[in-house]
Amino acid sequence: MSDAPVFVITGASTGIGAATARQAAAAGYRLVLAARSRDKLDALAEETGGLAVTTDVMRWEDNEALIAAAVEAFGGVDAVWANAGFGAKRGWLEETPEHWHDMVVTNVLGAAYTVRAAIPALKESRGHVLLTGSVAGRKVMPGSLYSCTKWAVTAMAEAVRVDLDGTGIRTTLISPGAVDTPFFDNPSEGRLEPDDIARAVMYALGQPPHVDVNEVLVRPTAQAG
Ligand code: NJP
Repeated sequence: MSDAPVFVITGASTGIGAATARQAAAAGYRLVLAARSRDKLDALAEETGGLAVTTDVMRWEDNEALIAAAVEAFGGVDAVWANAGFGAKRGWLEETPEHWHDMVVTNVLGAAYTVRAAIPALKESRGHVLLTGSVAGRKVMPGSLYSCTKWAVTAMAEAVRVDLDGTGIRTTLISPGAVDTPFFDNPSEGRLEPDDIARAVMYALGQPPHVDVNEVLVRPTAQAG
């Protein structure tokens, strides 16, 4: 059996997750790709040689099934990245309560579920937990409940890191600035490319086992906020 590391990515169907899957495949990782959009996952799985697992991170059972599928296919899990998430318009009256509900559950509880489901396998491998936070999880964005969800993820990364201290598991918070992905309704000049964040992820993953890159905060060169 191959000893290439096994990397589970949620939110892998587009944007930052998909770009990172491509870089990780080129670096020899065996990939497990999770999101809700089966067609996009299948195309990326074919391209990267990965395993596509339809997953809604809002559902605990889906997270359990995702990790079980990874263990069944590859015999274990070396890294898990809770990356699935989305935003909302700023302004406390601008989004529907239903949109708020799904955003908070996906960005916060979904990330917690993914990590929880993966911890037993990661203890076996002395593996690596990654979470996608945001600049919005480091600065309060006015009128942004999205920002509040990412503050929760910032806290979660530290809570998990300390909880897992002594297990050999590493924890990394990836905090992007503006990145040109389907996260935004329209493309725009001056944002990062998804590959820019993918390189940060590969840097954190590629450190020797005694080095834990706790956080990587990456902004475009011109982003004041
Ligand atoms: O956006 P996008 P990004 N269960 O829309 C998936 C954070 N971030 O790559 O399920 C499972 O291309 C969705 O797939 P699907 C951001 O908050 C971004 O930019 O098929 N998966 C897709 O694969 C997020 O945490 C920026 O619709 C679910 C992926 O999530 C992460 O970066 C800045 C799901 C979203 O990909 C990746 O976002 C920043 C669910 N319930 C932080 N809901 C930025 N772009 O500027 C969604 O600071 N997905």
